[in-house]
Amino acid sequence: MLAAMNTQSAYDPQTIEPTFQQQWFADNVFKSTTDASKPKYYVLEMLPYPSGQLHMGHVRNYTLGDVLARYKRAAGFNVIHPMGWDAFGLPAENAALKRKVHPQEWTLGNIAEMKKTMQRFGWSYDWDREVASCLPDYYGNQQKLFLALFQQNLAYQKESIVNWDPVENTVLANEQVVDGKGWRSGVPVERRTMHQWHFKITAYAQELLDDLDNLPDWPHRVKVMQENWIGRSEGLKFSFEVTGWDQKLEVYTTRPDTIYGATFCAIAPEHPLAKMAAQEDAQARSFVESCQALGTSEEALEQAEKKGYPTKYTAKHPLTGAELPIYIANFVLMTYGTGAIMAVPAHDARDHAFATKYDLPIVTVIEGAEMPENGPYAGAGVLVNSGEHTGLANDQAKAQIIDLFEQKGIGERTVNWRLRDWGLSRQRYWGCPIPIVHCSTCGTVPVPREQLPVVLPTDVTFDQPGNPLDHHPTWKHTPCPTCGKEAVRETDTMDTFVDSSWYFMRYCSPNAEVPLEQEDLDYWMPKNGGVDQYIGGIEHAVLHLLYARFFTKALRDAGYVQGSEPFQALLCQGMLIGNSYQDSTGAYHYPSQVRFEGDKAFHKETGEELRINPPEKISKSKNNGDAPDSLVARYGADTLRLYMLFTAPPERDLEWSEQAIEGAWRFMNRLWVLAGRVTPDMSRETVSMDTLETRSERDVKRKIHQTIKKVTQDIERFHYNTMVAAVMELANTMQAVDVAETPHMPALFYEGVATCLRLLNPAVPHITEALWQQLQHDAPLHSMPWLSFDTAAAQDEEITLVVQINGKLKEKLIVPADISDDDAKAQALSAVAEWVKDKEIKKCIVVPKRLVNVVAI
Ligand code: ANZ
Ligand code: ZN
Repeated sequence: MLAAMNTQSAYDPQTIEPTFQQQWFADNVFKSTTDASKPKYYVLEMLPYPSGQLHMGHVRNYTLGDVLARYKRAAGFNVIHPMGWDAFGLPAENAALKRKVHPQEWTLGNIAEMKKTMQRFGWSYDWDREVASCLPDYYGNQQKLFLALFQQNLAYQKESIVNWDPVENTVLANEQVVDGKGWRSGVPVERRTMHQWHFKITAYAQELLDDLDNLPDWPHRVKVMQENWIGRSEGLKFSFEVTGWDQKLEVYTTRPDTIYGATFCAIAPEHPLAKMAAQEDAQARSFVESCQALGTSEEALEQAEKKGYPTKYTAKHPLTGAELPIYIANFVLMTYGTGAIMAVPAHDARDHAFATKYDLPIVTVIEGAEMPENGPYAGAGVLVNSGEHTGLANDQAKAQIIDLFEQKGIGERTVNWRLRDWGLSRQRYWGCPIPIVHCSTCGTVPVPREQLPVVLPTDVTFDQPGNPLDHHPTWKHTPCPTCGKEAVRETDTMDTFVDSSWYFMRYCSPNAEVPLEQEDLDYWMPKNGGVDQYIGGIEHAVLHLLYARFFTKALRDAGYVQGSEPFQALLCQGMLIGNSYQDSTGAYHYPSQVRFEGDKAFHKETGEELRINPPEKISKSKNNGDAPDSLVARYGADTLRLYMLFTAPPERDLEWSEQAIEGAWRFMNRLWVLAGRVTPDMSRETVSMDTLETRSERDVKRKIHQTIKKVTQDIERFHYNTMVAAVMELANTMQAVDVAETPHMPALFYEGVATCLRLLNPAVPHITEALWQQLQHDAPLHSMPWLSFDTAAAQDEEITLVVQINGKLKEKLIVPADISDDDAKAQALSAVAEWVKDKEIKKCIVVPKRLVNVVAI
């Protein structure tokens, strides 16, 4: 057996990696069970959509999580590290249309494919906890949760605006509206009001805002984005009298201090007054219709040119009595505030653009220090042209004007939220059915628990527009659960964001009959700490993370969970970016097909010089990064894992580089060769620092322990790139060791190599496991505890002491690390004796182990 050891073959990840993966899988080594006697750690990465192929963004995301999971396991935690599938959604229906396969078949096929790739990367998931949101077991439990929220009045129906495709006769998702037109019909979409299900997320607006303060381990920018999305604002709501209308025009403003500068009013196209104008005036009607072509997305409104139409109505300014024209305007939203505004062009950008376009008066009422030449001034300042309020500072004026309106009884202080209730209805087949029956006698009736899950029918057709559930011949017809009469099922399905709002809780008890098992949840996601570390893309900074936070709070109030916040710490990894390479026809070529010469790029086969485009997000359409499957076949998983970890800190963008992958590959090979130098006769005893006799022995020992210390600190703070760099340095040190130099060197060499393997195991688990076995260890490396370092051994033997005269650097001395302050002073003084020989030494300041400053005049 000993003889086997040095007959080392070349590094071959394609045999090593699958061998260990199968072994881990067979032995179920990453299984986690609820065990209150052990401290737990919950590592979670955002679950993927099963599109069919994993991309390198996933690989980065899951590798980051895997390093943490493996490290925490070694550090003694009971680690839960689950994976699942966000498996409902539109692409499956599109695939069904295009390829005539059933969405379920397409989705499950993709899951199987992607799971294979995932396993090929060696990520340490507990696959027993796998969930897929499209399976009745998952969505049936989600229906129970929906009904719990329905009972709490947190799920309700109301009219809301949707994108309507007049040719397809169907509702479109925002992403199906391209430039204001239906993605398939190509005709302008209309905005329609329809009865839709909503979750009352606004009931939690204040709590969602306040609790951001309890999340110190979330990126600041994510919290700011959530704060802006929730958008709390304080202002004044008041009414204008309208000439020619029997009702009042109520507006909301956050800037009552600018009220004297209001020169017109603007109303949303859906505003009752606009509807009235449209009835009386054909031009108004066609303007309102043109606004409806804009679609419902806020970006669309934001980007569209500001347009308006003057009605015949005017509003009477409550303080000056002036008659202000009332415009119907495309930039005013019916769903915010009151759907009507007082417009102040001198101080608001949108109002300014509008006034310029329609030649309306612009009256400055606030003067500040840095006024722009022409254009609106949004800053602070002093009121001018403002009647009795002229001369006040604007924040003072704001409070006084609100008070005045309240005293007069014509307005009130109001808090407004940008956050809207969450519209969750989708007129789609491939989603979780909303478990409701509509009965003409009993109204809206929840499906009784014992009739859940409401299962999606499988015999559906996609050959006509609209919701297949709606035109299924039988599915929606069902007796009313209450009175037994003929009734119809709700045919809307749930937004897929609902599916991802609780999956992390379901992982804790993935097979339970009930949605959530209290005991498991209390252990893995206790009251004051949910998922310990969540990792995912910044693109989910708002919707997914906000919805998950809302769902947690709502389920808490429905009695399902204890905690209020799902994710204790959040890491948003950077994007993968890369140059793209184009030939003269404009076609893009993969980096692996490119040969580089200096800063030029050529196609490997045709030899054609290729245009190099600047780095941008890696995408299929640009071929600016290879797919994980092909890379893993070329380099193996460990090399790719190392490349991703080493090339950039996790939060930063990672630039695609074949050279860096090659660099990682070379390091793997060096590590392989280095470990091959360990021979059976080398002592496995750990030699302590004080028994070491030579300086070079102590240097090696110190490097080993300093590396353990640094890697441990780095890994805890996600400094994975410097962690890898530190082990590479140690490997370099070990490479330079001459084992014949001193009697202790072989043992130290062994310790150094073993340390490299143990410290790198979370990053590159296969090669380290193989080499560990080769060093003849019985227990597998993944079962070994994390190394601790010897504080004394990690201490520097020598340090650099800076010597200053009057604060200016004069000398740097190499001194023993344990030097006393007196010795430091004495050495410093003798080192600068020449410079101070004609001066009087006033003082000598010692910063222990760092610096001596001699004050001399
Ligand atoms: C006058 C004014 C003057 C305004 C000024 C702003 C600046 P936030 O902060 O997001 O709450 N507004 C109110 N309702 C609106 C609607 N339905 N559609 C479009 N705009 C609306 O924004 C509140 C401000 O946005 C309000 O204050 C109003 O314009 C506008 F120098 O009133 B302001
Ligand atoms: Zn009934």
